[in-house]
Amino acid sequence: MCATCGCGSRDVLIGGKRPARRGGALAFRASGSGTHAHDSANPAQLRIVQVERDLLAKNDEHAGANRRQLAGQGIFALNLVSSPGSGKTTLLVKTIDALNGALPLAVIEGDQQTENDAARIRAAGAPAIQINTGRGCHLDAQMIEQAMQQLDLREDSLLLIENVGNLVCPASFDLGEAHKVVILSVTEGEDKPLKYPDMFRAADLMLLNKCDLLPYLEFDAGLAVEYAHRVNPDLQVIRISAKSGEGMAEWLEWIRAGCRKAVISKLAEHVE
Ligand SMILES: Nc1nc2c(ncn2[C@@H]2O[C@H](COP(=O)(O)OP(=O)(O)OP(=O)(O)O)[C@@H](O)[C@H]2O)c(=O)[nH]1
Ligand SMILES: [Mg+2]
Repeated sequence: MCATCGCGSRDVLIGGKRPARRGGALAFRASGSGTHAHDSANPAQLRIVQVERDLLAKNDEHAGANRRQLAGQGIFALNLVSSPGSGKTTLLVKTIDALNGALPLAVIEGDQQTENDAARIRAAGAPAIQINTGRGCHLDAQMIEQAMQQLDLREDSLLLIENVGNLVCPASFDLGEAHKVVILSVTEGEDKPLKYPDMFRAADLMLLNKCDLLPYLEFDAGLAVEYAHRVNPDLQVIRISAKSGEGMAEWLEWIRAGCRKAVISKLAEHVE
């Protein structure tokens, strides 16, 4: 479980501050749900599985609360997940530039260490808060709850969450987002959806990034998409390049449509 990869770390910082309360560190999903197998009848192993189940149930409670808060405020929240260096922050910066203030937005950045990504987002003109997970390799819903309190989110806005670069653990943790968006860059190899299926199954949209590099690589974009659809036939795909701007219009329209839906749902709730 997380003890083997450093999840469950208590050295978390949210906006540079230690969180006020953490009701136990969060861990991986239980064996039954796919990420790690703990099938042994060994009592110690069974205890670990039970602890993992409890922790994930606790995460789901916080995620539910986040989702209710976001829905009540008409906020469209996205959880960007990928391996390190796929281009998440670059894409966010380009998205902020392209929206040019037309849509109120805020960003939550997740990394084990450094404020680098939050600084890049602030330099692009958007409010951002950095979560440092220490040895932890994913964001959890309680971290997001606390970060949202510090961010002072605007009604009918967009919340972009950049998860820690990791194609495994963030798949198991619901943060209360509307969608997970998985970014796969063309330098990573076509087979990532087959090797890390949980992540591609958990996502609703895949951004195939760095497409400007395709002429220089032996990367079969069609095959990557085929593999992604093999694990998740409903996965939407946008081929994009944060560098050249290819696919940005489609991505921005996807965001705008989601924001419109969030506002309409909020209004419908108020009428009922
Ligand atoms: N050619 C090309 N390079 C890109 C593109 N998007 C990002 N990059 C480069 O990829 C590298 C990593 O980009 P980041 O935006 O920091 O990636 P990230 O996913 O945020 O990385 P972590 O937060 O560390 O996981 C940088 O050198 C970017 O300039 C793209 O569309 N095309
Ligand atoms: Mg980043």
